[in-house]
Amino acid sequence: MERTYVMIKPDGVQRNLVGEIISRFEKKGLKIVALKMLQISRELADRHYGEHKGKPFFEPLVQYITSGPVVAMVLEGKDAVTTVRDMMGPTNPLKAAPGTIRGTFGMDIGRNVVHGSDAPESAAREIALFFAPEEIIEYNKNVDTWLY
Ligand code: RTP
Ligand code: MG
Repeated sequence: MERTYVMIKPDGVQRNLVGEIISRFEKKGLKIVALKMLQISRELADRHYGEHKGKPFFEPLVQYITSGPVVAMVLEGKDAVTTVRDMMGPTNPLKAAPGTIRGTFGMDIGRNVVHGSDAPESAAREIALFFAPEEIIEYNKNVDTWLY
């Protein structure tokens, strides 16, 4: 089973979308194996978005992601990385299909509500960046047998 790192960004928290977004992933069949709220420091933002350092949107991006609390989680399921990315829609909410999270709830590329790892390798890196191993819970759900 694959794991991915998902984060409801500060605008999602401020706009009361936490329950709605988690609910979508839960209903899809993804399993929550870690979950917490945190305030991202400048240093953590630098590390999380390191690949974008030097780009024109980097500074506003760090300002945005550190501007208020986020809700961080690890989701587990078949093809979890791609599944979450498909459910989120593309980076620019105006280009995202209406049924996707960004397409439903977003209006601006700089306020796009949610983050999901873009590959299994970045998922592993981001999970380790945001969660200690003991914060990730392995457990069985009876519903799993009705999903797969
Ligand atoms: P994320 O990492 O936040 O899940 O978003 P993503 O993979 O869909 O997009 P990415 O290319 O990784 O960009 C990270 C975040 O930077 C902001 N951004 N602004 N041209 C722009 O103004 C621009 N491009 C990217 C977005 O907030 C994006 O989520
Ligand atoms: Mg990205």
